[in-house]
Amino acid sequence: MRNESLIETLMPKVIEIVQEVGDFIITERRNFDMKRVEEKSPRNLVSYVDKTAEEMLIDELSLLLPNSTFVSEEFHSIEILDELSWIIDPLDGTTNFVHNFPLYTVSIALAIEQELMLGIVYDPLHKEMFHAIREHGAYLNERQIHVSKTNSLNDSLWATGFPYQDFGKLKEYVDFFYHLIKVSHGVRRLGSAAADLAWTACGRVDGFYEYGLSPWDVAGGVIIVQEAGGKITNFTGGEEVLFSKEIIASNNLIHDEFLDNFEKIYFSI
Ligand code: 2AM
Ligand code: CA
Repeated sequence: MRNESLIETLMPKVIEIVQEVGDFIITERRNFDMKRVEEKSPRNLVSYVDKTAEEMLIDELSLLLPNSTFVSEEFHSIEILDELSWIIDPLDGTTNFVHNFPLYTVSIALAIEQELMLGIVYDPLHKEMFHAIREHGAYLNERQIHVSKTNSLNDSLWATGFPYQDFGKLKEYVDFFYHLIKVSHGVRRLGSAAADLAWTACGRVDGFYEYGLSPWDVAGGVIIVQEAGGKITNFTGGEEVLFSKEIIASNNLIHDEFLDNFEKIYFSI
């Protein structure tokens, strides 16, 4: 198949580009100056590192695939996917980065004819490169990864993020959070949605849910979770997650049980 060989040829080159951007991010963190952070709003910290890393990705990925377009936060935010679209987040976990909380990632996905075909989530501090090609499995560096085998909500560990702009569903969200911590092993808050997804893919957590996210926060991680054997839906169990601003990722085994619990509380108010 033409697309398949194209992607297999692309993957090592994209990994190299992402590594370069990761090195840049680490160097910049060493020299990081709080005064150079632009505060768009008190909760929306955007650093010059984001912007430069994004320029690096766009320049280099455009050279790899000259007819491709970009979906990303800073420069090219669009709501549709073209025939060849990169969906990129040069620095996911900006708030972690700014505070030197050591977890932030570079997230890249390639959609061909609107289908996610390649995904990368790179944690440059820990040198963890999560990557997946559609129907070729998911990997952490050289090792193939799989979601966990936990088969009940009672035994499960979750990751989430808290809403930061859209507080419309905050009460429902917190009510569900209150419920989940009582019926599971607990809930973690990592601060990078791409890492939450990558960590679901390799079984460090059994699932992840959040709302208010954008396509670039989740695209790379979505295909990695799917290729690791996990399941991804929106809050009503539907498949659209890139533009729906809602996501539930799990090891598949506990997805329905989570959704049952979630729907009863989140949609009951
Ligand atoms: P970001 O670091 O690229 O902004 C944390 O729950 C997740 O939400 C991160 O993936 C983070 O991505 C995303 N997010 C998007 N906008 C945010 C904001 N204004 N404040 C905090 N997190 C934000
Ligand atoms: Ca992000």
